[in-house]
Amino acid sequence: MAGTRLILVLGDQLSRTLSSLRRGVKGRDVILMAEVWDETQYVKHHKKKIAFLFSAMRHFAAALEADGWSVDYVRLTDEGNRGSFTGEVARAIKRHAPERVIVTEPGEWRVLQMMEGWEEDFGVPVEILPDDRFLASHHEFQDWAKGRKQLRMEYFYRDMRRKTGLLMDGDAPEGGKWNYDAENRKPARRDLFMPSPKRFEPHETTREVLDLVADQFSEHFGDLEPFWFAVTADEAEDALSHFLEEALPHFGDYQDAMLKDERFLYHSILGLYINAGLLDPLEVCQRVEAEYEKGRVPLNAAEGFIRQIIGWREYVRGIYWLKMPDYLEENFFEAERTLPSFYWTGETDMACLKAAITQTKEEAYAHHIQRLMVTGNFAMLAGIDPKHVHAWYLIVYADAYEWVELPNVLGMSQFSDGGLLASKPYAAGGNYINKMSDYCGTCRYDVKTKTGEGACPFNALYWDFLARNEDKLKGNPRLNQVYATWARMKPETKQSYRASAHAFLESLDYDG
Ligand code: FAD
Ligand code: DLZ
Ligand code: SF4
Repeated sequence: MAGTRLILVLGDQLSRTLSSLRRGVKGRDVILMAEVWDETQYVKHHKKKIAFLFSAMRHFAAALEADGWSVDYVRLTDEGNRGSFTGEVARAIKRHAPERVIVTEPGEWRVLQMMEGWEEDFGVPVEILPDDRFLASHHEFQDWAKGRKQLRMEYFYRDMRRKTGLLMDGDAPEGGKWNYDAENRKPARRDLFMPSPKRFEPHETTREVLDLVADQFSEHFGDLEPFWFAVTADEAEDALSHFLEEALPHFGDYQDAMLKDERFLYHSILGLYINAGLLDPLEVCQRVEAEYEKGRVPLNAAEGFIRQIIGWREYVRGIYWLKMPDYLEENFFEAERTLPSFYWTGETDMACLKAAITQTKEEAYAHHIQRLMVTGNFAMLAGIDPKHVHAWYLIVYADAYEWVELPNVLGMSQFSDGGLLASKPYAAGGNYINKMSDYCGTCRYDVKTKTGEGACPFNALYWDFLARNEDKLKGNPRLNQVYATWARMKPETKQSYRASAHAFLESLDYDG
């Protein structure tokens, strides 16, 4: 019989169907899982994110053991824990003398770099398998991208629809259109029934982890409790069923809406479970399709949701692996400021930012439009260095891993790649936020006032951003109208926008 193999399973690989586990043989192989200090520190993750992952890892290890696997689980505070994947694999090789190490490729480029040195470091073969929980392999995405002048999610998404057969009617898209986004931009009304996400009581393992995190990571951003995330695949399934019944029917209509007292609206809050491996993305989409087929949800909701997963989620992963490591350095606007301190405290008079950041601190969650059009939009307009913006997003959200966070932040929200991912910057003044939310009604600033004391800061910042980046953006056909408006403004008006923006930016406290 062949000798033991060491199968390393990472914290975001908690899937029973993982490619490395499919290669294992019970009774012969050992599964290694390790809580390591370095992974908690390369950015100082939100407390809730660490608690979620450690508890989910411990539950996953226990489930594998109950299923007959031999699992070597290293806890953060175990004696001798060397604090890194490399150190823990080295120690495990000493304990088990495996004939080879098997691992499913990591989500992050940083970790792949680490792994690529292991064979030489350890003198043991190391097999890195593809992560086939994603629909498109790296090769498939590279082939798709090759020779295209512009990469656009929509065309990639259509290929993924054809590949999966999701919402297809033979060769044609269900209902005759590929994309129903035009129906998905309604502002929410407060009198609508608002579901809330499924919440789970922390059980024993989670309580132990919460104590550990309170003890070891008290300096990290965010509130640890109340903690209500699912930590097992069964619980995540419950959260999915709850979403399908309660929120999915309205997911499309109110996808871009924001309400002060409703943190979740009709969003799924499933991203953290999908990214950690507790839910399979294709199965989630198949469940959504089944709801549509049974007539329980409209097509715009089902299509909108499925597009986020087989379209955007796959597309940003493709871009990440296509462009790393250079992608980290992109800074199209040469933005240099550090982050305003209120990104960590939520203490600002701007009601929209206060709401988005306070909820981020408390929940390790904000929905897409808050991330894109409130915190992201502000950072781009204010000229914050994208490296700082990237670090902030990677820290604060429970669903954040670099492969998905970086393209969303650098590409989609900061336009730092100069238009590889998005066709124009998602820049907006106060009017957009006012249209899509109820934040402005309670804000100290007046959204209708353009400049000077008491004016909504987004208004002047918007024009200042366009003015200072005119050389870089003027050739973009999607901005022709905006620049035509700017050109028609009187010099005093232009001057007043720019002076207001500068005065406002000077008035803020910044990191460092
Ligand atoms: P829903 O709104 O219910 O959407 C359903 C699912 O679709 C999500 O769970 C997710 O799996 C997928 N999805 C939706 N939009 C995207 C997208 N743009 N890219 C990839 N997947 C998507 N998503 C992350 O998973 N991790 C991140 O670190 C992350 N950082 C972001 C940073 C910025 C600046 C922006 C603009 C977006 C970011 N997103 C990120 C994408 C999106 O905002 C989150 O996936 C979503 O808000 C998660 O909440 P949800 O599960 O309720 O999603
Ligand atoms: C995010 C994270 C954290 C905080 N801690 C661990 C850990 O202790 N052990 C582990 O295996 N994984 C952890 N992770 C997830 C990894 O950072 C993630 O697997 C890599 O970044 C690759 O995506
Ligand atoms: Fe935000 Fe401006 Fe509205 Fe205040 S007025 S909530 S700053 S958009």
